[in-house]
Amino acid sequence: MKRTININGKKLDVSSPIVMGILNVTPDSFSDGGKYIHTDDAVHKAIKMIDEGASIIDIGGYSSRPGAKNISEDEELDRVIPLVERLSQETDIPISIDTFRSRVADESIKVGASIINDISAGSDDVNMIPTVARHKVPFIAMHKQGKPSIMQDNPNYFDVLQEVYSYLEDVIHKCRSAGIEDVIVDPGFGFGKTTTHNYKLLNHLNEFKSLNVPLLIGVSRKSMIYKTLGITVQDALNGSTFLHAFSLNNGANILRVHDVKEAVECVRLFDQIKKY
Ligand code: PT1
Repeated sequence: MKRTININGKKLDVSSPIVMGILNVTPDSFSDGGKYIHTDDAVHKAIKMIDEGASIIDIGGYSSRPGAKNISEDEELDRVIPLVERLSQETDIPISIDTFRSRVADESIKVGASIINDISAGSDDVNMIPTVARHKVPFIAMHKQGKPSIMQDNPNYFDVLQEVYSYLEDVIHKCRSAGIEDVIVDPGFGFGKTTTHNYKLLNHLNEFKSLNVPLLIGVSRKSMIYKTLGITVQDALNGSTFLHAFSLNNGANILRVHDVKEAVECVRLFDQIKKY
């Protein structure tokens, strides 16, 4: 597997797993909605995550959790661009942008973002893959079934493992043909998947290693944890930590998380185990 991702000419090493901190600038995100709408607050939160050991900050201006409301492209740009500008001036952390809109990707990269995280893997906007290729930035391609507004209504697969695997394999080919060098894949936990589908994917995570690209996992505080445990999203940190540790042992290279400190502890202990 390729073990480095090229970011502005610098190589980001994922041979030891890394942590991506989530920074939502949406009023309605599922676990931290509304907390970081003001750029100052968002910059503070980012700096805290950097201090705690985050290797990437993932900025999202459009909530894609199940049932979240649609916002316009201009609104998404208004939320994201000022923050990317500030963060890239004040820190040198690699900034990833969680968007399925090529214009948001393009404008963000122009002001300092260096990774695009697309929950639609280029399928919602035909210009996305060409835009990412033109800027020569890494692309996170996630699997989902259906649009976020309706994706949890009736998730349905003949064989979830096989379908997610072939989808990602296909996307890797498309990206490579378009000239994207660094593709990172993500099975898309909670995106058009029942709890059973999610846990099946997790139990067989290591099978995705044969795609030969870095593997990103986003399970932090998701309903697959708190529904299974009969708890609330606020109490889902311990469950998240367990799933992060499990994912690391099954081949995850990047953990996309809300709680950076605890995830970095998982990675450090995992690295320690793997030394011997
Ligand atoms: C993810 C992800 C993402 N998740 C990537 N980007 C979200 N690459 C946003 C629930 O069931 O996993 N990978 N961007 C957030 N989406 C969800 C989905 C949040 C489901 C919550 C749930 O609780």
